[in-house]
Order: sequence, then structure tokens, then C-alpha cells
Amino acid sequence: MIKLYRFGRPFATEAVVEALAPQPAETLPYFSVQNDGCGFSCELGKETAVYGLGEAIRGMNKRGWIYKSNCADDPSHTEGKHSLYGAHNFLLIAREKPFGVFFDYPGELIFDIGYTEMNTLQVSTKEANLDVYIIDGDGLEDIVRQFRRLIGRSYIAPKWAFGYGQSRWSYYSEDEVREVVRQHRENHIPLDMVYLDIDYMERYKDFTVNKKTFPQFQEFVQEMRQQNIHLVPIIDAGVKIEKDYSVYEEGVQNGYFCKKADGSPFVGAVWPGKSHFPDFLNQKVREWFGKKYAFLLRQGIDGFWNDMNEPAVFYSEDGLKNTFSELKKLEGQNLDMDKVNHFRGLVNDLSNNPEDYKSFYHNCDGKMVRHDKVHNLYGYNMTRAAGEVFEKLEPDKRILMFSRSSYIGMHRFGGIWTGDNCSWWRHLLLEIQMMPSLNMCGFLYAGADIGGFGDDTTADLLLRWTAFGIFTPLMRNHSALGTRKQEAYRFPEAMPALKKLIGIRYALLPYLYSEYMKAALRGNLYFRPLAFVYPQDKQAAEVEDQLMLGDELMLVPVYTQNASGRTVYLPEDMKLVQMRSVSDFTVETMEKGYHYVPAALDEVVFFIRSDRLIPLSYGGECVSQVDFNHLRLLGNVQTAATYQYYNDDGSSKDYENPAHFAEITMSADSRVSAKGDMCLQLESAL
Ligand code: MIG
Repeated sequence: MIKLYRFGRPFATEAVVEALAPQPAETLPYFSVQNDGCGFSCELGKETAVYGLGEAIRGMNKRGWIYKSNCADDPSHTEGKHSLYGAHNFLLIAREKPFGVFFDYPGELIFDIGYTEMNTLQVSTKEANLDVYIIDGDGLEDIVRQFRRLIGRSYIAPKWAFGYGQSRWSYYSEDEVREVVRQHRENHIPLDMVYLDIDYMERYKDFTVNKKTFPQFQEFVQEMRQQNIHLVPIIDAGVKIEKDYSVYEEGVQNGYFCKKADGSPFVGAVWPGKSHFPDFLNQKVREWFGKKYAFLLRQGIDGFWNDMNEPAVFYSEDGLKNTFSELKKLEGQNLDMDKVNHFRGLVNDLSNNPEDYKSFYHNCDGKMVRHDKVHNLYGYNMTRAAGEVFEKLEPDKRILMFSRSSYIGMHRFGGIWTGDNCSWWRHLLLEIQMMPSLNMCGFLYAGADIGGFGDDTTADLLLRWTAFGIFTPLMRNHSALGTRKQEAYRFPEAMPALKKLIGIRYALLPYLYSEYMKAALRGNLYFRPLAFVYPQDKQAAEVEDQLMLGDELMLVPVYTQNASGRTVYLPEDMKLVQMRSVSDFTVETMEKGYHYVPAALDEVVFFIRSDRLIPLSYGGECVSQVDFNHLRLLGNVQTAATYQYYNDDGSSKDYENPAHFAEITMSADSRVSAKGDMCLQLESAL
């Protein structure tokens, strides 16, 4: 049961797809309202867990910290921070009678979850204009399912995008990309995608290709396709100010960029230097910018990643001017503590400065709306711009799209990656903890930069991260310019194991894809905290480093260095699977309780629940080589088990049309060996 309570006059974020009649605001349950609708507080029982918030730091249970919804380009994801790139204002309060709450508010919003007062949840906004949705239901999953229906179906990626992708900021030329592909193919490391970071563009201008380094782009895209590789270019939010650059010229002529109060377009610097920022909150601008992607689509590109769309602003023209004049005043002075701090701050505070976000406006149906009031909608609407146009240009073809910044609502148009993490063990754990929270907010096609983006990775971190990454829908190894090179083949000692681990991803694909599709089409969670599956089990509720995947698996990733295994908690008897390759694995039944499970660096370790089955393929070096109809079953069958297998052509969008998909119930009794050697030939031709 979902009810809407409207405060003031909310901005239409279009996060929600179902129109509900608002209830009187003063009847809002669970919360007491302060400050005329800018403050909401709710008492939490001592042991009440709070879930949700999507892309955020810290654990799955969000209690004990203060989070700020304020999409931020901050690559330092440490525990003391409050915001990451997304703003996902959905919470689940896991009381005896649980409820969900969505604060649909596009500006800065604070969730104080037992930070100021340990047993109080306090939510505050800058203005009392917002929609609050309260969702009651039969347990946490039911509440999530209702919420997901409210916000609309999650984005579905093409099947090839469930393969493995390699990326790095600094693939400068066709030849460098060719080399990456050659290394993978020659070493038989499976691969489906190579990502093109900003280096493919001409002077970091969107919708251009550097003619010197990628001279025959269209041919190159084809050449890669012949090797079963999809090239996935990046698109940045800022548009370079450069005479005769058509995107800039058209944007200025039509008034499509965000404007300052005086009507002139706002100038901020990003990679291309001084840039303007398309007013994505305006429908006409979305259509214009979205159509620009056709420049790449026409050349055979079928996937994109949208970056810098918080939007990141290194400095504004006005901010820089002001900084130089302030610096002048300090020249020659004795910089004592206060002054040195002021001096440092002048330069450090130039980036992503809140004052800049107050200095430009969006044209929303003729009304000028100051950016900071709708800040969290910018990345959402950049991605929506592309999504809406793709719908028109390619109504029946899935195009890969994921974004850095997001708001709930964007999940209908693309996935997300979790931005600039670091090659830190702690960030592997952070990803594990973030994935189910993202799913609750509708983001299913998600993943982190495997191996870590910033700082230098190590072979063991890359192995452990890959062993977890094989389960995330978006599986991409990405690293920053200047860091240690991170492709699997750069680690000769680890490569044989990395190759096998990635191979396991391809063996698991029929299962993972089936689970993804069921999650997207039915509003299920792909990843769940243990607490969702075992609500009565107090120990399970405290587990922050294991995940349920679908109804079948429990993942127990190793995320600490120099460990030869880890302690796991089993809420029920399960079967341990230690997998070294598609055909080399051992299984062992374990009883409910705590166990130490050995996990070598070259192994994936997970559990199968009792009386469950999963389908496995025979593998492949790219998704198109994987046979989704010729399967083996891996099971933990005590008496009998069934699995609901979903498969489709992986490219069309006609999800409801039975001609495009098949759903098959597989069943097995206890005669099926847990080794998974039962073959199954599916008759349906897909
Ligand atoms: O400020 O395009 O998160 O994945 O490699 C850095 C360069 C800009 C940030 C993205 C990252 C990408 C990088 N970009």
C-alpha cells in the first residue's frame, strides 16, 4: 500500500511513474513534522535496521551516520564523507512492521540516521516542497517490489553487456585498443567490451572523434565487432566552448545551455577547458542532445557511459576571477595559520563549489529554476536525454547506457557505475555493501571499477575483486590515468587464474542473466542482504559482507589482503562451491552456523541453498559464443528442486511478447549429482 503526502509545491522530478492522489500532509504516519515541512523525525527502535539510500558510503544497514543527498564529484570515498555521485532518497525501516519511505526532493537533503541521536531518524530538506511516499507491505521485499512498481521498470541492458569489459583512462589510439583486444583474445581471456575514455575525442569535445588517433573510426568499430568486441565511448556533460564546434554553436544559438541570472550562458571548466552545460531539465534540450548520440550510433556504436554529470565543475569563470583577485591581496603577506588556510581554500574550493551551483538556472517550461534547487536531477536528465531519443531512434534495440550521477527515475534509462573508487580493499567491501542498496532503489545494471580506479592495484586485489565482479551485472575493469596498468594480462602470475575467474562469469551467464531479467521485470532484488531472506535470524541481520543472489546463491567474497579464506555465517544448511574454472570445482555440504571457509586466490567460493538449482553454460570467450540453450545444472538437491529459467534474444525490447522470450521450469530430484553434470538441451529456439 503506497500513499503520497505532498508538502508545499514540489518540483516534478518524474521519478515516479504512477500518479497517486495526495493525502493531507498532516496525516503523514511514522514521522513527526517540524519546520513547516523541512524536517521529519521518526523514532527508531534500538535494533531497527535501516536499509536503502542506494549509492552511499558505509554498510548495508545505514544506521549510525549522516548522509547527504547531494550528487558530488568527489573521488575520495572514505568513511567520513556524506555524499557520493547519486541521490537515492529511498529508505526501508526494518521495524517489526516495516515500512518504506521515498523523499522525492531534487535538492540537498539530509538523512541523519541515528547520528545526532542514536535512536532517531531525522530527515531535513532546504525547502518544504516535496513528495513523501510511505509504503507499507508484507515484509521488506514486498515493500521494495511496490516501490519499484511505483518508479517504473529498471533499465535492461543488451545481453552482450553482461560480458566482461576492459577500460582504462588513457587508451590513446586505435592501436592501443587493438593491443588490448589482441592480448585478451590471444591469451583466451574472455572479453565483450572495450571502453573508450575521453582520450578518443578531439580536444574532449562530445560527439567528435580524434582523427589522428582514431582515423577510420567507423571501420575500426566494424573491425572490433568482427572480433566480437563492442566499443563503448564516454560522453561528458560539459560542452567545450569552441568556435565552429557545432554542438557549442547550436547550443548557444538556441539557448540550450544553463544560464546565469543575466541571461548569459554559465561558463565552467571541465576537461575541454571552458565549457557550457546543457540544460537537461528542459525537454527540448534533452531531445537535441540525445539526438547527438546518433553521430556515434551511425558509426556502429551501441553503448555509452555518461560521465561528469553531477555536474562536475573544476572552476567557474566567475569563481576563478574572484580567486585570482583574492590571491593578489595575499601576495607578499605573512601567511599565518588563518591566512594560509584561506590561501589554500581559495584554490581547493574552486571545484564543485556550492556557490557556482547557485549561479545558474534551468528553463523548466518557461520557469527559471536555480540549479542548486534541482541539483540532483542533472545526471538523471542527461541520461534520460539519451534514453528518450534511443527509444525513438531504435525502438526495438537495447543500447548500453550507464551514468555516473543519478537520481531515482534514471534507473529506467540506464545503469550506473559507482565512480572513482580506489584500489583499496575497503572499496571492494564498499561495493559489496552498496549493491543491494542500489537494487532497492531500482538500479540493477550496476558495478564498480574492478581492481579499483585510483591508486595502484595489486594482483591479489584484482583477483579477489574479479571473483566478486563476476556476479555484478556490470563487470568492468577500469583504472585511472597514471596508475599501475590493470588489465588481466599485465599480471603474468595472476593471469591464468584471472582468465579462469572471468571464464566462470561466462559459465554463470544463463543464471545471472535470467536473474537479472526476473529482477527487472518483476521488481525483485538481484542482490539482497541476508536480513531480507532470513528476517527472524538475528545473526543474519548483522552480516554486512555476504550477499544473497537471486533465490539460490549466497556470496561470500574475500575482501581482505593476505587471507587464505574467511569466516562465513550460514543461516541454514547450504552447499559450499569452490570453483576454479568452468569444469573444475568441488562441493561440500555445510551446516547452519559459523564456518571458516578456505578460499585460494584463484577460486570463487559461494554457497547454494538447499533444494535449489542453477543453470550453467559451457562458457565462451564472448557472450555470443555462450550457448544459453545447452546447459548444465549445478544443484543442491536434497529432495527436489526447481528453477525458473528466463531467456530471451538479449537485444529486443518487446519484453512482454512471448515470441521473444522463453521461461522454462527446470526441475531435478536428488539423483542429480551436485557436480552439475546433468546436461539439458533446451528445445526452444532462442
Ligand atoms: O575527473 O574521463 O569517473 O571513470 O576515467 C575524471 C576520465 C573524469 C571520471 C570518471 C572516470 C574516468 C575519468 N573521469
